[in-house]
Amino acid sequence: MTDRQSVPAAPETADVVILGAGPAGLVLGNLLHAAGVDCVVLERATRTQVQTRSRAGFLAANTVRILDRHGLAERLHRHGREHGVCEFRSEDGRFRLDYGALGRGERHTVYPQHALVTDLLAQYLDAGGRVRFGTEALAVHGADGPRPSVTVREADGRPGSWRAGYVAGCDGRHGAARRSLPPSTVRRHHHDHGVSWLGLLAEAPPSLDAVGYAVHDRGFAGHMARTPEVTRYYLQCERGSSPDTWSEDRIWDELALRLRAREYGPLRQGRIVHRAVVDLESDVLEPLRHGALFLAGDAAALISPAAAKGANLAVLEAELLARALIDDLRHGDAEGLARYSAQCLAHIWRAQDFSQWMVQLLHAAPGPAGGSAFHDSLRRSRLASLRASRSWQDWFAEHYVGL
Ligand code: RFL
Repeated sequence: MTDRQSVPAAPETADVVILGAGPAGLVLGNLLHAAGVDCVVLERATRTQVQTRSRAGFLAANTVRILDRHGLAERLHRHGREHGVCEFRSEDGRFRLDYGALGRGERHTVYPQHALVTDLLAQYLDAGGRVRFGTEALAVHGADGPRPSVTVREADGRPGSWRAGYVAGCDGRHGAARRSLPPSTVRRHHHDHGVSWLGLLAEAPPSLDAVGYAVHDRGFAGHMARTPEVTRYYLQCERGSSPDTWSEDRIWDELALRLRAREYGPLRQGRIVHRAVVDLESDVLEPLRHGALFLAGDAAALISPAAAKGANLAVLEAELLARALIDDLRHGDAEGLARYSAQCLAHIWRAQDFSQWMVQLLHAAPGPAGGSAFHDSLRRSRLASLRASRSWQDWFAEHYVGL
């Protein structure tokens, strides 16, 4: 090859290459950079796309403690709101659980994920952290060897590569880290809950001062405050349905019906500014370490949004991975890296268990006829137990906010 254009550029280097600038990648980047570890974050999207992606909103008490521990929660405390009440509505009436006063007495902080990502990014960049936006990781190579590499497509379309001591796969469920795992050593446990939600963001103030869960024979409906001006709603919908088949009138009529607005108070309506259909699925990859490649966040395990655990697990795993990498790279202690996978999997399976429990609490069992009367009666009985039993309520509160 004599053409200079076709000679690939020499690989760039970092001790830790982090794939993905979501909550997992950015918490990890902040912690490593603060400890003086040479790292870089490679992110496929632009900075604007990353900072405007609307997703989670409910942060667990433990997530806030982790962010506090590392000085990453200043804006969250200023702009987020504590939240500790949920309300269930069904054919058997309604009841409220003051979960902030039950279980371990912990509350959520409501703070939109895109605001958290914006804060984490600003702090990382202000501290001198390196991020390459518009850089798509294509594959991780040689994770079993001493010096793995990542091939990338740069923002201008040219190929490139990075050499690293370690690679952190924080690039979500469709990322390059998952794609690069050796099929012979990874196990993927996958579960399709058989249920789909139309997720909506409405430019409207919250309609109740609680998270609202409505169980209805037309399907589940949910209400979650995001900010004083924006509210998230969910409507269970047919698998495969297009979000565009739902007119705004149909959305508000259906929400009012399922949330029983006639009995319990009207909904405060506003423009629907975002809509997407989410199929409720869960999966867990085992193990989370493959040589020098570590998985964290959605890349490690996908969890149905029914229990609002995904972003919280991402932050928890990022802190564990950061500690382990710092111990290894700064102090030569590889113990934490050896424990990382098992430690995270214990948290992940507990969260999966609770999320599965929530899915079953909120939906009729899926099936051709919309579920069976047997499952429906079980669901009603479960709701009745939660309404009546203090020990059920404590258990619920501990798992709902906890991680
Ligand atoms: P993210 O946030 O998906 O970030 C991954 C980043 O990687 C980039 N990327 C790549 N970069 C380079 N090369 C590649 N090949 C790449 N492929 C992908 C992407 O552009 C992106 O920037 O993963 P992370 O950091 O693991 O964080 C996970 C959370 O985002 C996710 O679990 C939560 O949003 C889940 N979730 C919720 N979690 C909560 O804890 N509380 C909630 O209230 C909550 N609500 C939700 C949710 C998820 C939802 N959806 C969209 C399923 C509500 C919804 C509707």
